Amino acid sequence: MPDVMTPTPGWSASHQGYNVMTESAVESRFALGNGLLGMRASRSINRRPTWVSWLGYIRWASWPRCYVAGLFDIPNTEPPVPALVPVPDWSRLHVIMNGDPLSAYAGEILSGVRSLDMHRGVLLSDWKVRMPSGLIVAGQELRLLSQADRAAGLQVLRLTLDRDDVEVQAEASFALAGLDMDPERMDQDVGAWRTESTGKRLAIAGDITVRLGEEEPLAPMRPFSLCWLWDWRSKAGQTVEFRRLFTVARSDDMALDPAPDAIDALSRVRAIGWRGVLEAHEAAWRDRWAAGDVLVDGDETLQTALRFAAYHLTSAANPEDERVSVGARGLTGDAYFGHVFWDTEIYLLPFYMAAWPQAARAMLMYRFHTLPAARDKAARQGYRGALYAWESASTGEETTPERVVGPNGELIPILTGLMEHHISADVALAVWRYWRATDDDDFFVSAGAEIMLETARFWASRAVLEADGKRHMRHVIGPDEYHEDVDDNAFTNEMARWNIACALDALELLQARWPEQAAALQAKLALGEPELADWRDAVARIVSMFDPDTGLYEQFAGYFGLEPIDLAAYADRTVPMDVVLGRARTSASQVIKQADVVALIALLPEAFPDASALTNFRYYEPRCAHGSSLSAAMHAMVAARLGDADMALRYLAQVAQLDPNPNAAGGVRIAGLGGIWQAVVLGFGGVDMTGDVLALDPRPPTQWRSLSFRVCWRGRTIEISIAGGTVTATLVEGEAVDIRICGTARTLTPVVPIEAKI
Ligand code: IFM
Repeated sequence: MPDVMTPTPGWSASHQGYNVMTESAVESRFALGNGLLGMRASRSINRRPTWVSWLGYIRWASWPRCYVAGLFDIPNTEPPVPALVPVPDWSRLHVIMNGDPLSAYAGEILSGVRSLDMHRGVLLSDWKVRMPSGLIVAGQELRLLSQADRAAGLQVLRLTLDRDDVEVQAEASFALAGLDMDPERMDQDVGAWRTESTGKRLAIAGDITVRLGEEEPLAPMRPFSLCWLWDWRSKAGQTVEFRRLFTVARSDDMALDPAPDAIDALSRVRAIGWRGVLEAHEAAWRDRWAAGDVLVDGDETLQTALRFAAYHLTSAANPEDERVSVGARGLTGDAYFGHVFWDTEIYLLPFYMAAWPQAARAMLMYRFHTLPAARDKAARQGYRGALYAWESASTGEETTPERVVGPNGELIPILTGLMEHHISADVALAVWRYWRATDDDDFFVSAGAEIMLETARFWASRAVLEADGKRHMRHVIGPDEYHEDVDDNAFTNEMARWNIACALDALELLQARWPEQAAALQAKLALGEPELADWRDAVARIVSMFDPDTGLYEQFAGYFGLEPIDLAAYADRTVPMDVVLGRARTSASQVIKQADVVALIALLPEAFPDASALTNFRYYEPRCAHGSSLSAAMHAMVAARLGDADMALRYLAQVAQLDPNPNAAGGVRIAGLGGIWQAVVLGFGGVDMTGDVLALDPRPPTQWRSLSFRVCWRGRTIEISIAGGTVTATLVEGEAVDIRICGTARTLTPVVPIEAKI
């Protein structure tokens, strides 16, 4: 049986050594998470903070941080918006040997490797240090945040010295310095805190034992709360093992003390012991991989990138908590303050729908619970219905900062919170698609339909009838944020039209299948026939930016007249295009930040008649500067669907880079990771989950020997494998179901897989 410290072959990403320039990115990329807890992959032994300066910003090279989902507070810093607060670091260990601190920076690092074992969901470290005194210390560590019991985490750390009789002192504590929370309770094994302005409450309980070889555990001294101290004399070659279990509980209710929950959770994990915790966690990850692994034979880098993507997507989600959703960096860093964007519904949801529908549901329920704030936002801007926050935290109030301080200290206004309205249609699209793909009627009737109707109501009030007889949407920002305050953004207009039309269908369906609930919902929303007639009018009259003669959408009114820029001439640039050209020239040019019309091709292919999807892709793809991490994977997916496998692979290679890119310092860009999955499964794999039946129309690159994965579809699990020009669909779980495979309608039964030539 392999030792618990041995990484699973073929499933691990490793990083050798330590480099101040990339440390923060490594900590993000190898971060652990279980949807409730997140922890960056900082080294736990005697960390020394170092900082680097980059593009005028000063940033700590190492950024040790632990997070609890939903624990937002408004810090006393610029900008004053709710931000995910760091919580006490539960992995800290301080070791002194004959009076010298053991550290990864003093002395000589003889070896040092951190490995993220994605299969087991554990972070492993293995290092050897020669201290200035000449003493050689070897360390091994395993850390996890339990996928089986989200409140719990485990750290196992082994130290071996090469000399006898060294006086060793070890201190395990929770790093409390600099914590912006008010302490409420500081008992020996339990601490509790309250956030300063939002009054959310957090409790952590801990239990740690130390064993010298096979001997009985050492008795700790307990000098103060949440701190354990041991001392002993070393024997050369004897391994000392630290086993730390900790549990966390959060309460959003000021009157509810979370400490009893943390203590209960600690009893639960103590009862099964650290090995029990590890085994349950590994079993839970095995289940997740059975559902979410994608196998590509023929591209090793992409295979690792796909697993890396599924690892982080899985680590970010929590099907048990409808009060939180996935932020733009998951729980791996504090860029974007932990805020939730359209990234979740558009870039992540398809993965969860196919691999983990319960997680998808919880994220959509978060949007349901934040509907009141979306209604308030719409009303404050003078509209009806629900306008979701462009950046959302706990309550769904708009949390986009109104300004940021630029590199030279200047204040830069941010308009997205005011104008990037497509978020409401993005949420509605995700709601509808989730319901179609899962048949989760309970969700649709009790939550989804209301979101559909309230977002449609927003759009109908947003699209204003003008003298030309058309309904316009002025002063918006589409996905391309290089162009702010534009009129009639094609993406926004078409998504809005779809949202209203689909809400009308949803209401009809509700009336037909659940008449009582439909009547109750209409009464609750005071939604009557005159308003529905206005919605139909909006569907017909919202400005279309499509020109049937050229087959092109104009990205927004006036886009075609902007300065064309040949991006190929800037191929060697090292900074984004808006930095190269400056903000003013960029916005007066045709340079696009990220997939905009191209994203529309992906989301609403029916809005592109005949060959116009290709026409638009060919027009817009060369104009996109990919100034956002969301862009390349979306281009990969569309290119794959349009049959340009080489271009799709080129884009995928950009997002599949495994190097610790400094851009990841503030956390992994999880939307890009969701995009990788979409490009492979929905793009090359040709899976279409948007219709009444699951449709498969694969177009894999010729250089791949095979591609296989599973998808959940309306209560079934279907395995799809594509190899040698044949696609095979196998019903792994659930009842017979109709599917469409390479254009032909078939019934998939439990007994016989279906095969088709591609
Ligand atoms: O949601 C995105 C946006 O589209 C581009 N800027 C970053 C945001 C968060 O990822």
